[in-house]
Amino acid sequence: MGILNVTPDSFSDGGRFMDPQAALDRALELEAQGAAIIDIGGESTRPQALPVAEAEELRRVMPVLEALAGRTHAVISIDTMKPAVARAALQAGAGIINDVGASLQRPEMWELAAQSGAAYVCMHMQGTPATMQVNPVYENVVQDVVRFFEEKMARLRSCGILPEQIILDPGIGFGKTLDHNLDLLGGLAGFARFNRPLLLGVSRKSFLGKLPGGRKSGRVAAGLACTCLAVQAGVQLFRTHDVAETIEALRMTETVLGR
Ligand code: 9MG
Repeated sequence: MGILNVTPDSFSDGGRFMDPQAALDRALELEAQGAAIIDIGGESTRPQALPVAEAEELRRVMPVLEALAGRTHAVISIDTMKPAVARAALQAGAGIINDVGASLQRPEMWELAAQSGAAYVCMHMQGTPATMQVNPVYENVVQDVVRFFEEKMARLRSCGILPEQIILDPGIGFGKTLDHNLDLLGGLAGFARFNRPLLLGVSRKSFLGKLPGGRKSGRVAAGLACTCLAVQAGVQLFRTHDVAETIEALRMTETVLGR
């Protein structure tokens, strides 16, 4: 899953793809590098990011979605917490709702997923992007996320979403300290019990540079290490800015694992 942020303030590529033509070119580039999914977002979810008005989010993403229609074989994913944005994106051809706000009470979003039959990414987040990194606390982060998936899967089922539509994501960096992220990465195999595809998003996130001696420039390599470990734990979907590098790392990991 290649990342396309149509935002002025995302931590890694903020401001680069605000122009619809630049965004379209980037989407096609991600596909050419091998992305099977393009995840398009118009609201930054980095820590401390403030919410964006619905009209502004639509203004950012819709021209890109409309320009991409019929020009890509990749599945389009809409990265949004807003039902109205998800609805418009589905009408423009998106096939996945990437809802980082699955922890929030948004029955309208779940009803939309149920009615449309779109795939639904159910991501764990403690708090909201504006406040989530203030003081995240868990009893046991892996067990707490397992419980979240159990409860949320039941809630999604009750809204009419089929299990086959659901993709689970532990939400690395969303209301988590470095230790929480490391515990989750070490415990990914524990999420296999849900029998649903797992999605992992670590790409260029700040925790990757926080080990002793870590550097910002080392984040891509550190993220690829997480990716290789995650494949062994059964993760199937990787949300990344670095599609070509991720595919190379996956190809080698899968080849060795397959021998
Ligand atoms: C939008 N976004 C940023 N990070 C993410 C992650 O880890 N997972 C998902 N599903 N979306 C993310």
